[in-house]
Amino acid sequence: MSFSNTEKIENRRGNPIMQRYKTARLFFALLMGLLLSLCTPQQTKAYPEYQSFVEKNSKRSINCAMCHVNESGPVGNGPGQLSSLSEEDMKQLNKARVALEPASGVKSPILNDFGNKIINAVGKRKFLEYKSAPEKLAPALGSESDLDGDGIPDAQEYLDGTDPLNKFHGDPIRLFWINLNRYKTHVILTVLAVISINLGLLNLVKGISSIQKK
Ligand SMILES: [Ca+2]
Repeated sequence: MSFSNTEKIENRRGNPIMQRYKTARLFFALLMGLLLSLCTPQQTKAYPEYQSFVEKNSKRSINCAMCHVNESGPVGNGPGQLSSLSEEDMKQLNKARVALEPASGVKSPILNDFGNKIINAVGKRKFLEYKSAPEKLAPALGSESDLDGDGIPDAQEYLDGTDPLNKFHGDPIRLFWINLNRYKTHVILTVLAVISINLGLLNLVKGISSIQKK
């Protein structure tokens, strides 16, 4: 089989039909990408800086559930996610989004109690500022709030990477000392009771022994 000069040149440059096919395929891919980006729901800004800081600081793995209703974050159609919000929820969400100052009293439907605590304690403006220095969030939260009542302040649980809404989830050593201090009266009484019982049994044994010797 032999090729004409024109065919040889076309083969070197590439088949014009194949070139048009490749161009059309590229155009189609770009068009599909554009359509997909337009169809995807507007993403709520995520703040991975905080999650990265907590994981690095605590050496614990955490997910979005530390601050969000849904452990997968705000995007999706599950509970506490954007696509499942009612009209009233959207109103609350929009109020929370512009709550720049503290003590706004907002309750975002995509945030859990700790997430809303943060927005109400420091305001959205400071929260966004702290993205570049997430360690500043802890002192800004203060040490008084303890949402789950386990004795460990929310701010410390943030630093420890533990769940500030679960009283059974906290740093084990902190929980041990807090509970020891909380129930110290019970512990002392229990120890005294055990000592008394042992002394009573000891005296009883001695008494029995002395009777037997007689
Ligand atoms: Ca706590």
